[in-house]
Amino acid sequence: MREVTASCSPSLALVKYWGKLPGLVNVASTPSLALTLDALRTTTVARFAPAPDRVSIDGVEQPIAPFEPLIAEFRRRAAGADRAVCVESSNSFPTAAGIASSSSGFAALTLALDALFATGLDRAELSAIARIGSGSACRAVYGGFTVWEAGSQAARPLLPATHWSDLRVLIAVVDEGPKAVASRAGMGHSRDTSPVYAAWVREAPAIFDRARAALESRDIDALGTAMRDSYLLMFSTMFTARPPFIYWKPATVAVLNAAEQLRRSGVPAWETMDAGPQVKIVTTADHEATVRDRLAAVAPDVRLLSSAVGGNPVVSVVDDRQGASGG
Ligand code: 2P0
Repeated sequence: MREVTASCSPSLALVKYWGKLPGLVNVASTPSLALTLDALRTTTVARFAPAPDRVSIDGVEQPIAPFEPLIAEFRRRAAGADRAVCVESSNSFPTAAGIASSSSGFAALTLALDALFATGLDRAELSAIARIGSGSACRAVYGGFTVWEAGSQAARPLLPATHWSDLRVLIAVVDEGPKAVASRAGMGHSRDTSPVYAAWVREAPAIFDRARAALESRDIDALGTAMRDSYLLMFSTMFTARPPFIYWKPATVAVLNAAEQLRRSGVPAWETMDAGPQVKIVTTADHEATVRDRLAAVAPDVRLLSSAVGGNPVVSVVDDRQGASGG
């Protein structure tokens, strides 16, 4: 009896994926640039079990439908393997709250099933399969810094975490609960109804190019400016959707204002946000304490998580009577 454990970290987009090309499964309309958050982890244990397929997250049994296309893909690739799977996944951080749990979750599920079915696919193929589960998951099968081009089936690694080892991300957890509008529904609604969506798709490649150049030269202010252009244009498609949907809470705005004040005093503190009220602030290790102190002062009830870039996936396989092998 084989038991597989895979762990992946969430992918935080510096330049956002928000909107899909029509008629395809989770293929982005815009290029995204991301880092993998080392301190946060999804750990997924998978084994073969009697039918039906079962998936739990943090001990709660999930409806199986969102997972079946991905599981079916592995059954198809592992010729003759029609066995059911039992998957238990847990997150070290709030689930479905806009901290990219679907990216690490579907990435870890993909790597776990690859090991369980012994499909032995290469990482680019696994990225494309993870994308079937959730678009952002195609980036989370890699650690470090990643790129997912518009129209592409898979993401690719861009730079290792060591490229910018003193970069830090502070995550201000404004609201721990699940978000009111799921990303998938939200991005579809933006595309279908917002008059700003076309501008978002038009502008995104130039923002991506600026962010990528700034990342390569480790220019945090140029990167931060591009990040800000990306997330605010993305949110503009939500604010102008018909009807609009607004994830922001009062504490969100307090944290955004604090970041702006920090920058005015010469501290690099560049925020980004995803589909939820949380704010992620990119800074450097030598400024982390200053940013932390300011956020604690303006938003004392907001929990802060901190992470470096990293998050290389880890896979281990235990076969009965054969011990463990790492991967
Ligand atoms: C991102 N987000 O680039 C963007 C920024 C949220 C805002 O990818 O429908 O869960 O499963 O492909 O990946 C969240 O959307 O959506 C996301 P699906 P996903 O990280």
